[in-house]
Amino acid sequence: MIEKMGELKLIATPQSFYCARIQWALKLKGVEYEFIEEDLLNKSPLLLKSNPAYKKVPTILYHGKPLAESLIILEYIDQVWKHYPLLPHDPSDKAIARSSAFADEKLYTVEVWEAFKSEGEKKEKAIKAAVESLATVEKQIEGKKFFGGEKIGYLDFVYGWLAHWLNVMEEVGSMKLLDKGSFPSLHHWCLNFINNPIIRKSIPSRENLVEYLKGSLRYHRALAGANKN
Ligand SMILES: N[C@@H](CCC(=O)N[C@@H](CS)C(=O)NCC(=O)O)C(=O)O
Repeated sequence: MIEKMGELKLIATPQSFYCARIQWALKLKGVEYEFIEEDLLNKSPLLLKSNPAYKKVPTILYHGKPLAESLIILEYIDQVWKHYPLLPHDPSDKAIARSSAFADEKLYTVEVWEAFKSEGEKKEKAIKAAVESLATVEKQIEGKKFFGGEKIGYLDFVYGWLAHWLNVMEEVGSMKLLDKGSFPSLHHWCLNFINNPIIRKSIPSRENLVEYLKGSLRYHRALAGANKN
């Protein structure tokens, strides 16, 4: 199914890895879309109307119909544009991939973000939890090129943040989670994934991400300071 420009719109920000997931899927499938850049500090009426519950990016509009949440959008894309399947066909493999994505939510949004933004004992505790979770991801990728086998697919998009964003978070947040020696298979996967030309094209530059994450860290630390008073 070839799309005319404008039938599929992606409301997104260039720095968000959740948004990169969607761009990777659309580009690998060769689906045309319009990228509408959102200002998260001054959200657009289009985003507020399209995703009234969470007001987050990515949100897509397909023939005017809105859909939010990156994992749900990925599955939807896979069902509408069936060539180059992203999720496994087998129900059990599909459920396993979905549950792995569920675990990734905890790893990224709870453990890694906590390690990134906090300090002292709280930071150390979060680093320990994140490293334990990473060990289970290391087991999943051992002996494989990509999470689903030989081709990039759903779980590679889910874990895509490990291949680019994490390294910048480690630098800005003064921490080390993905140590090459402890996680050789994951490290190898990161290189395989990020060196794919389609994936590489839809990632923010390191400099841009450093600035963005420094801003995020200032914001979170200021908020934590204000909450103490
Ligand atoms: N669970 C959501 C998370 C999306 C998300 O957190 N997006 C961030 C940008 S990275 C956002 O829109 N933040 C704006 C806000 O929280 O107000 C998904 O997978 O799409």
